[in-house]
Amino acid sequence: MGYDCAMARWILHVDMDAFFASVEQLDRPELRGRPVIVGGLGRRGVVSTASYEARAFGVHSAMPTARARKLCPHGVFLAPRFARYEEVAATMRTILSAFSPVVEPLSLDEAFVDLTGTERLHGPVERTAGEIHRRIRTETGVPCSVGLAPNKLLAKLASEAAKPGGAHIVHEEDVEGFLSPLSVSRLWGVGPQTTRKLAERGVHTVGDLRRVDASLLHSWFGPAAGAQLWRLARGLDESPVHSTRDAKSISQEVTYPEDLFREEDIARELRQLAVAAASRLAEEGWLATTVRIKIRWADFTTRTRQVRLPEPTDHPVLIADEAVALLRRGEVHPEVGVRLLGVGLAGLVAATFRPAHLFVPLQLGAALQQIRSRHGAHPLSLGVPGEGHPRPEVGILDSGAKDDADAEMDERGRGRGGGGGVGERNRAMRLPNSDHGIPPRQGLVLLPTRG
Ligand code: TTP
Ligand code: MG
Ligand code: MG
Repeated sequence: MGYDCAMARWILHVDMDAFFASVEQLDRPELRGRPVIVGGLGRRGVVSTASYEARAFGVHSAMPTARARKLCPHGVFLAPRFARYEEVAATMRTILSAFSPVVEPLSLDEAFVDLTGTERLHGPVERTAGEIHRRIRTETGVPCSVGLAPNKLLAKLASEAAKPGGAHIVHEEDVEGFLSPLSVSRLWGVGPQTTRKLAERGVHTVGDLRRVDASLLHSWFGPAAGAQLWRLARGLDESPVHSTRDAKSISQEVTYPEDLFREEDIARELRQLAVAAASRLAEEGWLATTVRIKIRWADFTTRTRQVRLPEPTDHPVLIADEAVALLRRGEVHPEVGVRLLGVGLAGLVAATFRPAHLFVPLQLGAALQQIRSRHGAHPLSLGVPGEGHPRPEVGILDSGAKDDADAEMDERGRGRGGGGGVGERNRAMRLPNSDHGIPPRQGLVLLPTRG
């Protein structure tokens, strides 16, 4: 019975190889076999990813592009095409859903699949893993690596071990041999600090960690973290694969006590809703690829319009701009008032996938949250100077300003110096650099809400 027991889990982890670069090599065959680097091409650009040919020169994700150019002067440097990557990722997810209803996308190019109990339908799991691997390669045209193991922790490590282009299976009886030589830093939840603390005590590999007594781990790290390390060292992990099969979306709606007639009022309200929705999106750790608006007129006719974004975002200004553009795209009945407005965000992808050059919007989101937490739930409206805002003098995010950012925010976007008194209400917030997607020469106005 033992190993054939119905409770034994089988989790698959898939991750595409050098994802953005591989898609570029797929679409432009002349780039195959050449060092391809995808990322921000501007002066302060950062590498999103490098093909394995470019990695041989020491180029890797998150490195400044300028440095990558020095290391790999003959590399082909390309700007990312997110819509295309999302298309390939969607094909991958569709293939996975054919094998199990429980698929958890972890970032754009990777996912967990719970294959437990699929044997009756698809045959032995080892064969299913091979079939998934083959189908993704042939149907997307992009190489990927797969790991198959009794849990998520081991499945992810297995797909890493299989890179590039391989498949690795960890059976229950192989766990110790598979984990022992790995550095402790490879374990989920073991960050640089824990790694250092362990190294100071002579613990470098998972094998070393396994030999440390549970009571000693407790005394070093406390009961909870100690117990967790003990479990990780043995490859134990019960966390479930979270299916995201139900299409998730986030929306904000308001029915107005008095109908809105003027287009500028409608646009202003839509912006507020968009910023509120973007803020929830960021709090829940998502990026959106689709923005929707909903308009209900006083005669109860209701219209929705939506647009697909060129790249996933939680940037409140970009989302607000899309919402207003949608408003202006359709017919307007100036004589019939607007009774209800809504902004919805869909096509959500986990924010763990956040291209490096999109980090600044994160700081903007953090700045907005900082102000909200100081001044209450909805203290802000948001607009662009020159769009007829009533008090454009209040707090301008100057898209050209570079210098004072650090004086305003620490790296997590929290304000320094606490307090948050009334005197700070009118202080200008500044973005740390100019590459944040706000059109040049347009600032961003943060307005305390009236009343
Ligand atoms: P990863 O799966 O981490 O990396 P990869 O697919 O490029 O390479 P590997 O073969 O090692 O899996 O990330 C997937 C994509 O996400 C990557 O192609 C580009 C993007 N990305 C960034 O934009 N910035 C980053 O810092 C990282 C790590 C990835
Ligand atoms: Mg990858
Ligand atoms: Mg990945």
